[in-house]
Amino acid sequence: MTELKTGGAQGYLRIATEEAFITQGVLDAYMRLVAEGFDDPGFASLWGFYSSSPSARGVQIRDGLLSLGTKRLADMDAAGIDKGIIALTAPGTHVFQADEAKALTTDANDQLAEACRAHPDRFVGMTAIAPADPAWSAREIQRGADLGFKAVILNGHVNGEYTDHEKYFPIFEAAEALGTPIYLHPQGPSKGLIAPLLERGLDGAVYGFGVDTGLHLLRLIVTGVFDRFPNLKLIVGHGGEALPYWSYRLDYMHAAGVRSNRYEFLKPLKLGAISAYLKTNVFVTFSGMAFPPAIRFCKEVLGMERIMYAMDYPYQYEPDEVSAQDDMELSPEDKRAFFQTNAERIFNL
Ligand code: 1DF
Ligand code: MN
Repeated sequence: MTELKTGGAQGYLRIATEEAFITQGVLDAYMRLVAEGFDDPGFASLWGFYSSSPSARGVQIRDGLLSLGTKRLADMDAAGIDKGIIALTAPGTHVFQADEAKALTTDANDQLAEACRAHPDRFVGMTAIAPADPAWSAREIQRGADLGFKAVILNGHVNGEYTDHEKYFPIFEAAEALGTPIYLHPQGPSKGLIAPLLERGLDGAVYGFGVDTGLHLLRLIVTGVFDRFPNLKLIVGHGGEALPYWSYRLDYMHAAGVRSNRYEFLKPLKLGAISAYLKTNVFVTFSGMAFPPAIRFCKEVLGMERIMYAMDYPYQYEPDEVSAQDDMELSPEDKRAFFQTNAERIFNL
């Protein structure tokens, strides 16, 4: 295997678009919730493990998440990652009451902005929000843009509530007005969804994350959120959380449901089909999915211009996966789009 280098010798820079960090403040607050027995089984499973696991994985992930300097840069150098687009890890501050959520979010955004100022050619930030207070979050999205952030991180459901509810629309309105994409990132499945997943240890990134996040995006589409905010750009990771693969059946059965008035609330969509939104409003990264057949499939279904590279540092820090994707069967122009230029255009770098 050739040595991975930053600097673009292979014909492109590598921009990793779903990289995670945590502040000590958020980590401490997660530990407090875990100790208090906070009633969210997905959170308890995830942070009950990562906040204190003495395993090599636990230690490496805490160290990686907490670094916005030397360690992260050394790991990026060793894996040939030129730029990381960094966001507060899941579930962000969604689990806290509004006042605490806002204080922790402000601090996280300030710390990330400082790191981006210190390493402007290596780090790009996403704005964290506190969806418990949507109006405040809309203002924070503006502040984030002023700080130089290039996207907004939405860490999944909000204590079991999905963001297709009208009360969350100020968040979408603010992002659409600024032209800044929202990255819908997974967290543990909501309380209503998690039981049979948790029972077999399938609630985490192994599968439950994708189930919850694919469902969340689907709810946004069928509720008409993209009809209301037609210029909203939404990014999902993990190869599109399975929706591209499902798109034929989604289109067929959704249309059948609408035509037959099966649900009184189910209304026709302006663009006609669920898949039309995947090709209009949605962009897909391959965080945690270093799987060339899936990448080529999404190229065919969504178009080359909608798909991007991501690593998912530190949760999936695997330099071998970078070289595997360098070597995948895809033209040099497509690889450049995948690793570099799509991210530059979609995130407006
Ligand atoms: C995990 C994976 C955790 C991803 C994450 O955030 C995360 C994991 C809490 O392995 O438990 O972002 N991921 O995106 O695949
Ligand atoms: Mn992730």
